[in-house]
Amino acid sequence: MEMTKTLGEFIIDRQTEYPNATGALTSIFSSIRLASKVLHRQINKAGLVDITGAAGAENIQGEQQQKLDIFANEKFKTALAARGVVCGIASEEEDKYVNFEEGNTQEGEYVVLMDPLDGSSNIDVNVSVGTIFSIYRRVSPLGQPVTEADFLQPGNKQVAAGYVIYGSSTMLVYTTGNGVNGFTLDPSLGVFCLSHPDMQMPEDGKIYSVNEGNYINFPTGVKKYIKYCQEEDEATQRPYTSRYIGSLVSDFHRNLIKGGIYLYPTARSYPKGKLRLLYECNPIAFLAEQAGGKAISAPDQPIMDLKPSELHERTPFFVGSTKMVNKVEEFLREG
Ligand code: P6P
Repeated sequence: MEMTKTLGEFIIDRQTEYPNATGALTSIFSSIRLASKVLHRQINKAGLVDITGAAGAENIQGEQQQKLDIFANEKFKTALAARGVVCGIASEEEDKYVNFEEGNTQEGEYVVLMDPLDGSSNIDVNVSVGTIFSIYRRVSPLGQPVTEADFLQPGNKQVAAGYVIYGSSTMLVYTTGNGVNGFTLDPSLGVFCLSHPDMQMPEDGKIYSVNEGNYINFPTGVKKYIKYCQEEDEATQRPYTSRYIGSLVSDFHRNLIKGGIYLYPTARSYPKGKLRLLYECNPIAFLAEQAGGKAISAPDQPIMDLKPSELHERTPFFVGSTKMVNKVEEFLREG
């Protein structure tokens, strides 16, 4: 069987697409690649070593930090700091943004925002989890410490974004604004191989992903949309199928391939929505739009146009096949 292109080869081949390519993005992806392989190894034996279960600490979200959360955060932070092209990071697991001071990282042109291990509560029950990352050029002057403004940029300023899904296989899916490509890790070789070139999200779909346990407190428009999904209508292939893994990366990845919509509206426990704008919604929205899909927080409010005001802010999130997002948008407008 002909060897497919590796992630490294693919990035070098596509270097010319990056504005004034300096090799910096190649270097960042090399860091992400390395850290994700280390995490792949730990996740795949999590049940065997004392690395699952809560670490006893809580993160800024007030959520029990799983040992792998902390492990993942440290691995990505270390790998990104080592290359001198990233000057700082923001992470779900860090209360504040982190300024990299090692070596000449102050000359780094990029900042990375990440959810190092999204869906980590699923680790102990052997359900897929993911890493989500979002890359921006810094806006503060080179040679100075990073500022909050470097991280509070709208999603439409992203230079690149992607996720790693640690599932039945480990995949890295990313975009630099020229389409979406997926790479599958071959553990025997330790390389990511191009397995899903030019990923396109089907324009329509028959899968909806939402935590229906929150139904009673959903906005009226969302309730109407869920009922719409459940009604019989042969012409529009309804009722749709309900699929909810409880891991954003896994639910989104399935919908990216098969078509579908993921919804996390406001809910009783999350009056502003649960998902974080900067390191969950923006990167997933960038991928969705690059694959031909759509992502909004409210009617006529594309996720990537939102101007963030704080690092860990949350937003309602509707993302997936364009026709399905358009439909929920109609119901949200009606109220
Ligand atoms: P709920 C995981 O904590 C996460 O951020 C997403 O990965 C996932 O889609 C969502 O929250 C699940 O939230 O409230 O349905 O358990």
